[in-house]
Amino acid sequence: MGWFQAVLISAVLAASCTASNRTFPPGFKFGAATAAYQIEGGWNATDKGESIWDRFVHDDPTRIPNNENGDIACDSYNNWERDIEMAAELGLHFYRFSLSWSRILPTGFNNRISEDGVRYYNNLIDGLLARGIEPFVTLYHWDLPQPIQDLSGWTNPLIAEWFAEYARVVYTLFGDRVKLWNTINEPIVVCDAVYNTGAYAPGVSNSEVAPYVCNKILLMAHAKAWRIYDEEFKPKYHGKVSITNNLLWVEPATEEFKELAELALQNFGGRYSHPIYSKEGGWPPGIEEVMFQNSLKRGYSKSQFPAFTQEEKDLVRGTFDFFAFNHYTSRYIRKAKEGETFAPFPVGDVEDLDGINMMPEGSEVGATSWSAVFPEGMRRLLVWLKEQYGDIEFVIAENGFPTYGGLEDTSRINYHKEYLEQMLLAINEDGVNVTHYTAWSLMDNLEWVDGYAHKFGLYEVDFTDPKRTRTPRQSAYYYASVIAHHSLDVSID
Ligand code: GBH
Repeated sequence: MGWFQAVLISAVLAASCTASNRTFPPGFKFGAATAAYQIEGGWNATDKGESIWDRFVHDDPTRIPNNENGDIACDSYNNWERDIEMAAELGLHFYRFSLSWSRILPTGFNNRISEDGVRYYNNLIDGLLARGIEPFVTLYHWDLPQPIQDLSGWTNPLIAEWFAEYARVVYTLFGDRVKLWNTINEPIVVCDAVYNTGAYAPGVSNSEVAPYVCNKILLMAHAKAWRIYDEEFKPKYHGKVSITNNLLWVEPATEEFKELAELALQNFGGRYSHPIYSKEGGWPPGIEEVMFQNSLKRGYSKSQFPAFTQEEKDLVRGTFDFFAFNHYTSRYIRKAKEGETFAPFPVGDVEDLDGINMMPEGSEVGATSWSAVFPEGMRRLLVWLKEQYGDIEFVIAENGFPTYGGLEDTSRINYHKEYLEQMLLAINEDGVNVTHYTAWSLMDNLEWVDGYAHKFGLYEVDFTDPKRTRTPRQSAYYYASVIAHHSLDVSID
């Protein structure tokens, strides 16, 4: 027995053993997540192609504090065996990671498949399965091949076809062993955050047209990739494919802003969910009209928000096997006052709705300024989703809390505990069918433009050590005992 197991077992023994509504449903699964650019490093190993994040950080190294970048990151390109070992120490049922498109297809297209890229992911997948851990694979977590960006990336309608071809390559390579797939992580970041700010790769800023064009094209790309799996691979491999939205819960600041809060939920989540999950398909209620009025106000002769043809609507509608989402935090919303300016951030900024988002009062905020703790948001969001899209399967694909470091991370333990409590209430009291919970993140990693100072890891990573040594935090022991006990009735003192 390793020392990790020894600590864990004493933790489980210390736990009270009464079955209660703090116990998770039988078969409920726990995992942890990472993403390729945030952990892998090996940015130019062998024949790997350049991604938009490689270009973005090398073009202007000051884009991330202290000239940090993902060139080496956690060096998971070399440390993948340790990553698997950590997943096993935690007792994870599944590990969610993403594939680097340009590690597999150096040109971005299917004319050349990298042997080294395929070997890397085969090792990871086989190693996980050997330890009884299911791989949950994301095809795209923000690191577009640069050659595709050179052709306008997510604003070129042809990308739907190119993404679908990449998906087919990947299903062919790994589909015999990977049964849980996710096409695209957080479309709202890929389209809205990127183009509204220009602060993320590829560094293009265009807030009035690009986010909406990208929104529709990305949905088409997802739909094509889902349909390829459904038609060509599902009959033999029986896996499931979905997309992962980032969902913020929004409360009205006062009763008079109830409709505004509902519209904000439709704008934030509905624009990437309604076309896929609703019975009728297409854009969510109210949004097309708001966007049309905004376009006129901004001087355009017609709406810059693209319509769906009936055929496109039908192509996108129903392209899911479960509803996956990442959830971290909540906001209160009110109408903007005359002449009030809007915060530049993308996702929280609801300028299109003439709304102002406010942090929940009295909430603890972690290392990252947006990370207000509001656990009730988890339950309310799950209830809202079930009301909107029906009694379908929900998968929480990310949930986590940023600290500045240190192994004693009580705030992270409390965060997971309180969010899991709210998730359990949604399951037990509101009958929401949640089947998976994923902690972000397995380990500290490159927190995009925030660099390495904001730490989300259950494991600490020493970025000054060439070996990138990983050490479990208190939260790792806590999470491991929750998993081992299948209950929240655990203590780890
Ligand atoms: C996820 O992104 C990512 O999938 C992951 O790569 C990342 O490391 C992790 O979470 C932690 O950040 O508009 O002010 O209300 C989350 C990106 C940040 C987008 C918070 C939505 C809401 C902030 N999200 N943001 S605000």
